[in-house]
Amino acid sequence: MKMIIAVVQDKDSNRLADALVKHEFRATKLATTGGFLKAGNTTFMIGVEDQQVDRVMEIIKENCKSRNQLVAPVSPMGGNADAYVPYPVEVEVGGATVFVLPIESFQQF
Ligand code: 2BA
Repeated sequence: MKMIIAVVQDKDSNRLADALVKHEFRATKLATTGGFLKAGNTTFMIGVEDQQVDRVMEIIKENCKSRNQLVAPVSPMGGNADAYVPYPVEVEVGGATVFVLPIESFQQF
């Protein structure tokens, strides 16, 4: 068994949740915050049998797309003014960042 942990953009989270339910996969959605942008994103925990991992990856790919996002300039207050970038910078936020972990034990009571 594997635990798939997928960090996706909030804009894609409902579509992905619906697709997982439609294909009878069970998932838990967590409201999370990206460490770099400090903006909300959504993390899915999806427990599946080993042979189902590829199908879940396909569903994630089909429902999550990458987008460009502007990062607002951060005030140099007390920091190094040489490193201060006074204009917004665009970064590409991926459709999904996915980790696949082995599960040692799975029990439900
Ligand atoms: P954030 O940390 O808010 O990062 C958003 C996007 O900013 C990233 O998109 C990347 O394009 C850029 N970025 C992140 N750190 C950067 C840095 N040190 N310098 C320059 N640009 C940087 P993604 O790579 O697609 O990541 C989207 C979200 O997935 C991340 O949001 C974070 O919540 C999660 N994530 C990505 N890699 C991770 C990892 N190795 N471990 C845990 N979470 C991760």
